[in-house]
Amino acid sequence: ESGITRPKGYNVSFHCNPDMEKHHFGMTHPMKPWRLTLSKSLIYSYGMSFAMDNYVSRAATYEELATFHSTDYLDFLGTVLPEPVPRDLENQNPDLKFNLGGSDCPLFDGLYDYCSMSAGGALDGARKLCSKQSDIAIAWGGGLHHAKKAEASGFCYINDIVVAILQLLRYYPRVLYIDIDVHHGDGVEEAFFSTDRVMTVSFHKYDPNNFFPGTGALDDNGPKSEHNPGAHHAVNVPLNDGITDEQYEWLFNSIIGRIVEKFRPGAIALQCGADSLAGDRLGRFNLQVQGHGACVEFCKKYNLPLILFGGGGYTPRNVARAWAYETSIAISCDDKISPTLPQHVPWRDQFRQDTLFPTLEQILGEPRVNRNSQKRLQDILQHVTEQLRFVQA
Ligand code: ZLM
Ligand code: CA
Ligand code: ZN
Repeated sequence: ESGITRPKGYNVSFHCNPDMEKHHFGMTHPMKPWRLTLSKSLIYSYGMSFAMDNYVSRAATYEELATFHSTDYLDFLGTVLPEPVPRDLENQNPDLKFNLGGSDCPLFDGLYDYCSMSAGGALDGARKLCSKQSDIAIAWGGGLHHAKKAEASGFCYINDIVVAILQLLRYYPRVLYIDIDVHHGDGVEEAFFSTDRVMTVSFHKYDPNNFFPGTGALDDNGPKSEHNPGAHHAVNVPLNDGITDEQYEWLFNSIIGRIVEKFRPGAIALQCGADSLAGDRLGRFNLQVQGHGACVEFCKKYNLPLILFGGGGYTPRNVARAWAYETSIAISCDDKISPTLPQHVPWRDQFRQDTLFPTLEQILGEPRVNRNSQKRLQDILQHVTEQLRFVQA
């Protein structure tokens, strides 16, 4: 009545299932589903739930999982039991079925429930975008990008991202998948190798002999056969140790900017693996919460339906900071989040410092040496630009 209009708000939906967070991969396994609880602790303490639609996600059904996974694999996943005695570190059983039961992908109590809840959140989020009930959907329990059609890999058993993108493809002619986890998004790339309706882009640490999974070279751009429409629709951005916010933001914005212009996606799926942050137990980069979040901010600016997934992230306090900051980016119009953590956060001492944006010195003591030259980053951008000449919307 006073002529004051509500600023252009975004409908953001938040999909999680507290039961998922109770699962354990094993005492010293780096993947800790509990990091999701810590992330929510921060998100709720900031009061962000009042600015989103909050859903307890359901478990995906067998039929939903079978839109990507083979039934042989799902049947086995549904019946395997945890091993009575956990396996030693490097004692890999040579006859692992579907790569299940090694030290990376252990069999634990409630494994099938954990997997179907992760996929359920991702799928619920995708459906909210399709029905236009949300502009941005958040599924921090998803993002398990290594899982294959009939194989577990790298802590991932069910590829919730592929299942969610298959849902998006029912409504959107083209979907852009972006992956900022420190590892190569090989499972998603492979799933869409033979279609031109999904373009996959992964930024990752690349060292074929010393860093998992060893794939994702600059010139791996999809099988190049004349009859493969998916050729040239896989973009890989191989990076070295120690990349900084400044370099990453420049490369991300340049590459994604060109891709969106050329590919014209109808929706964006962004995997926000937080193991690309400085100080991650498995990661090698020097990214800060600000630089990681800038990728989300850049994607949001296109005003396309956007789904955010979690993924890796092995230093829980940093994971919680990044995903809380990125949730605030999704919901906020212009107002900035307070850089000081709220007074009463459950598990307050987990965070060590009371800032959302710790400095590299606070995180690491001594930052990792940056092994990415500006020349190399320019060459990467040059390659991607040339690759895009083969792509049309
Ligand atoms: N060994 N325990 C990222 C997935 C990364 C393969 C080398 C296992 C570990 C790691 C497991 C407690 C995402 C590889 C590693 C040691 C063969 C990887 C169990 C420590 C432990 O202490 C550990 C007994 C374990 C696993 C380290 N595994 C570090 N890196 C990678 C997989 C997943 O972030 O991208 C998405 C969620 N695996 O390097 C080995 C080759 C198994
Ligand atoms: Ca990646
Ligand atoms: Zn990772």
